[in-house]
Amino acid sequence: MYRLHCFAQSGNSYKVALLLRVLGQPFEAVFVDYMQAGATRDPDWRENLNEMGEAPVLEDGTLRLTQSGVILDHLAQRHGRFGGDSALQKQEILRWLLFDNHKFTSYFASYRFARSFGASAPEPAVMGWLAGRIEAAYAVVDKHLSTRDYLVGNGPTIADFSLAGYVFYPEEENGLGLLQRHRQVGAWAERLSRLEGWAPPYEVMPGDRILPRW
Ligand SMILES: N[C@@H](CCC(=O)N[C@@H](CS)C(=O)NCC(=O)O)C(=O)O
Repeated sequence: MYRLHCFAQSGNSYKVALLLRVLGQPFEAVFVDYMQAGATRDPDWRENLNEMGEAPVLEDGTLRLTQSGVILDHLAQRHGRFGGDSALQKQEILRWLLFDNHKFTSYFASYRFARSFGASAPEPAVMGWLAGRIEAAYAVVDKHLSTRDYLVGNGPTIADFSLAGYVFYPEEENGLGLLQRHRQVGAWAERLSRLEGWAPPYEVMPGDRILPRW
């Protein structure tokens, strides 16, 4: 059985947990205590699980994989679903995975973490800058989705699972109203939530819910 090292607040882990669920693949969720104990900073954790100090980590037998994009690609290949129908589609999926990791997920994840879970009050200038970057990334995706239901091709692919990492967390954790204002992104999220196996992040990964702090 797959073992997914993850924690409830980790949208990057949710990308993988959601794909596994939609693939109908059971997995053992191994709790990473990042929020209380900073487990990923532990030298032993890095030595044994991920030198980059990040969740998710997926164990598939003796194989240990990190980086959600790599894990999504591995699962798509292994199960022959959601990986694109042609070489061109695979390239297109890679393009969106890179955009997601650089911009769509990463600015948002940083903003949400600082606003809801940071140790000290967020710095307004930093938050303002991040909010601008988030708006720009959402606008790109919103425009792309105005002529199609999914990011690549005619059905969901791992590109959708990647960009969906954070869109199903409670809105109060970011307060930006993104899915209401970027209506195509909102409609796309709604479509994804109807996939068989879908469930929201706090129901599929271990760890206590932490209410927004700031
Ligand atoms: N690009 C990585 C990002 C992973 C990532 O940032 N994971 C977060 C949790 S969502 C983490 O473990 N952060 C620990 C840290 O940055 O110290 C991926 O897609 O897997």
